[in-house]
Order: sequence, then C-alpha cells, then structure tokens
Amino acid sequence: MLDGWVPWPDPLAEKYRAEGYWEGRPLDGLLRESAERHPTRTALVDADGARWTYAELDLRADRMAAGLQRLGIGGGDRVVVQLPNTDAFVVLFFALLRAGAIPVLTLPAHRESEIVHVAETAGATAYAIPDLHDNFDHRTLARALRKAVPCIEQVLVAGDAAEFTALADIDADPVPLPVPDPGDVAVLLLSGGTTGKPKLIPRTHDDYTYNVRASAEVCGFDRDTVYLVVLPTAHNFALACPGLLGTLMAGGTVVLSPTPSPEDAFGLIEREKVTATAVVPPIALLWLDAVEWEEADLTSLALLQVGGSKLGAEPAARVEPALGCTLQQVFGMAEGLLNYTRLDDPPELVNGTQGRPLSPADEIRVVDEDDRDVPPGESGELLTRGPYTLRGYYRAAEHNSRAFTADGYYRTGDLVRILPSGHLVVEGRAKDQINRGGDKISAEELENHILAHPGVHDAAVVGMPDATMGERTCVYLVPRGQAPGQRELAAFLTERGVAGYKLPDRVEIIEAFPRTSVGKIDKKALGRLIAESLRTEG
Ligand code: J2J
Repeated sequence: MLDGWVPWPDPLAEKYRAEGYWEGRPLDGLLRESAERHPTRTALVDADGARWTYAELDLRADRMAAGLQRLGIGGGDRVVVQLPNTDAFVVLFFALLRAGAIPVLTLPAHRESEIVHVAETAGATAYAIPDLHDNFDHRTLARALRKAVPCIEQVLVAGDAAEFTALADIDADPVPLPVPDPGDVAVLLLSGGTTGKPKLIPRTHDDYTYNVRASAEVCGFDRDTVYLVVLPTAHNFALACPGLLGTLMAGGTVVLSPTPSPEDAFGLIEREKVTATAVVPPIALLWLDAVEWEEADLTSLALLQVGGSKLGAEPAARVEPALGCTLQQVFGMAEGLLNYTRLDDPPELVNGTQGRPLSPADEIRVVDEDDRDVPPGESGELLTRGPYTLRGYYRAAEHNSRAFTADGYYRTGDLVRILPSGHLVVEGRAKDQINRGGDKISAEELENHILAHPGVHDAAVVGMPDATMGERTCVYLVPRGQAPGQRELAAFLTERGVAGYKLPDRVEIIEAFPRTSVGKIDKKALGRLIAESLRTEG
C-alpha cells in the first residue's frame, strides 16, 4: 500500500462499498472486461487511421506490463507519464496499472520546473515521454530531470529513444500479473494548484472506476459511442469523465486527435463518425466559428461536453444550432466532484448552469468565510466530499490541514450558488488561481518564479477578463531598478522551465501594491485596475 495519502475513514469506505459505489474492481479491469465481451470491436483509432481491436489493445497492455516488470517496474513504483494523445499513452497507462505501478499524469506542456517537482514529490523511479512533441525535445528534459532527481532510474521513450529505453521495446510474453487492492491508489493526477508548488491527487481503483462508470451512465455512453479525445489524454476530463476510459468501459471506440484545432478535430469527426467529445470553452467558441468555413460533416456528433472554465450562456445557446448536437456543461475537478447538466435537462438549465453533482452520495455545502452554510440560493464557497473526491493531497500534510475541513470536506475554492433544481451556477473563485481558458495557473507558484528575476522587487499575479479565454494572466511588478518587459519575463520564465501556458500575457509596472486592511496585497483591487485599463483601451 502506498504511504503518504489519506484514505477515506473506514465507516465511509464501508458505506460506499455496501451501497455499491465501490465495486472492488481494479481500474484496468474495464479494458479486460470489454476485451472479453467484444474482442473484435474497434477500441482505439489514432489520427493516422491506425486501429486496434479490444483484443489487440488488451494484449498490447499485457505484453507491455510483462516488459515493465522485466525492467523492474511494478510494486507501487510511481512513473511520471508525459505523453501526447497517441496510442502509446493508452497502452502504457493500462500496462503500468497491470504491472502494479502508479502512473503520475502530467500534461505535454509541462516543463522542467513542474516535472522535477512532480517526480520528486511522487518519489518516481521512471519517466515516460515522446521523443519530440510540439517542437520540444523531451529527451533533453529527461536528462535534466535525471540530474535533478536521482531516483529517476529509467526513461521510457515513444519514438527515437537515444540513450534511453524505447517504449516499443518494452514487450514480453504475458506473465501472471499482480492483483491490486482496489482500495489502493491507482493513479496520481496533477492538481491545478493554488500554492507555490503543484499538488498530486491520489485516485484509488475503487473511486476512479466509480467516477468513470457513473459518468458513462449519465452521458449515455454505450458500445456505439465514438469518443474523440481532444483535450490532453492526461486531463481528468478527457480521461475519465467519461472520456477515454468511459468509452472503453462501455465498449465504444476512442479516437485520438493530436490537437483541438478544427482542421484536426473536424476531419476526425467526419472520418470516424464521432458521436461525443469534450472541450474547454475557448475551443467550443473556436468550433462555433469554424463551422462557417470548415467544410466537414459533423452530423454524427451527438454530444459536446464543455467544462474546465465557465461557458457563457450566450455561446452555450449557440452550440446546438451551430453544431447540431446536445450541449452538456461539466463543472469538474481532478480532485473529484463532477457536476453535469443532464442530457434531458431543459435548455435554461443546460445553457445557464454548470450542472449538478454526479452521484447521490456527493455531499456538498455552500459556506461563507466562517464556514457557515449560506441561506439557500446564495453564493458562497463550495465544499464537497463523496465516494470519488480525495480526502487529502499526496504527501502534503500541512497543505491538507487548510484545504480540507476537519470532517473531510474538500474546499474547492469555487464560489457557487445552488438552484432549487440542485444545479450549480459557478459565480467566481475564492482561490488564488488564474483559469486561463481551462488551464489553471497558481498565482503563488508564478509569483515565486517571477520574484527570482533581479529586476523585480515584488510581484502579484491576477486574472484579467478576456472574451475568448475567460481570463488571461496579468502580473503587476514593483521594480527593482530596471523591471523586465513581457518578452524578457517570458524568456526568463521559459529558461527556468515554466510551462508555456503559465507565461504572463501582460506586465504592468506599479510603484506600490494596494493593501487590504490587514496589509495583504489587495488582488481584488489589482483585478479591478487591470479590468478598468482594458476597458479604457477599448
Ligand atoms: C467554471 N469553472 C470550472 C466550469 C472546471 C471535467 C471538467 C473540468 C475539469 C477541470 C475536470 C468549470 N465552470 N464548467 O477535471 O473532469 C474550474 C473550477 C474547478 C477547477 C478544476 C473534469 N469546470 N472549473 O477543469 O482540476 O475552478 O479540472 O475547481 O483542471 O476548474 O480544474 P481541473
């Protein structure tokens, strides 16, 4: 059993088992069971049109699992996985589970700063990468990682492995595989983060399998579902809500799109007769426009899930007429709780809310700053606990004491109000985070990097409103001598190994920060200041 994670208290775990939320099945079992049920159906299709049946995918995972064991990878080892939307991700994900290892899922955009921290925190022994992706050589990052984190013993590469191990060579005749305790951690997901460093989210076989199964039910996934993976496979939304795992559980077909661009995605929707997909609002907006000029047949598309940041009611109402499919708003989090609008909800709820909790066992509270429940219908911070919501971040005892209530509710940092129907409307955010079109940026983490610049005396990162992205990132700097401009700062942060999506969109110089009555930087005032500047600039 992995140490350093916080399990559910025994009475709750027993309740979730007794009430059938947790079925005691290993997460990889969803592929095994579908392979047994319909071995010859198509499980996976990549952008180039390569196809794998369920039997083929299942066997590839078994063979790679045996190969991983031969390399000494298994037994609770943590493996940092950073692979783009390719079959290599899918096969490795199941192979790691079967070998008894724990995938630690990172995004292709992450760089040295994030990967080193994640590998260190996870105590990872291996790192899986593509050779080149998006003009970036991940093998260079792997070399830096091995220097910084000596516990990384192996680097597994999809493509040209250089001095490392090629994923294609990790192949051996299937061997009997260990059977995991379903109550144990299956996978570690990355949190959007509100603190100086990203946090890891432990998800167990029981809880994640339930997350996938209940999501697939609510979204009506079945063997006729053809799901297009548009967001990174490593993102909880595209992976498990219901995502690629929900599709495989239902016996449908997963199609991998290399990017969310209309050129790639629309072409695949037409070619593979895709029925469902999930995107963030900026992509939804782009697609709504792109139907005007992209000549693709999208008639197969029945469901567009949109989540990750708030979708406005106006574009929401345009989805069905423009794309000819049902819209589903999803307000989810890698930490657990998922809210979905239901497929038969009336338009005012589908377009105007962010859905209602997935599970009857989800417990939610909306509280004021003193943790007191607000009157029904009023706005406050959302707290939640339930059968698929974490009880603590991995190896983060000190942070956990603040991020959870004494009775185990997770403080989401989201401001919501609840309608009489039980649907939630996201009204804003109490956490110090920027949501840049679904990409989450911890203000504190970015500020810490910026403070290392010699021309910066102090820094405060705030969101600024943006029509497409919802918000973008603005940093207010109090200079020390010559303050860096936006481009210099971007180069400095890139050199430090910060992911590209975290680079500030705008730099503002200020002599001194506005302060709250207790002397903290008044970020609300800074947010108003930049919003006002944007308005006057028109
Ligand atoms: C407003 N804010 C939202 C929404 C997430 C499905 C969908 C999304 C995520 C995700 C996910 C929002 N409107 N519709 O994991 O499975 C903001 C909230 C939330 C945070 C979680 C999934 N949907 N958000 O976005 O872990 O602030 O997960 O707490 O990346 O995104 O971010 P993340």
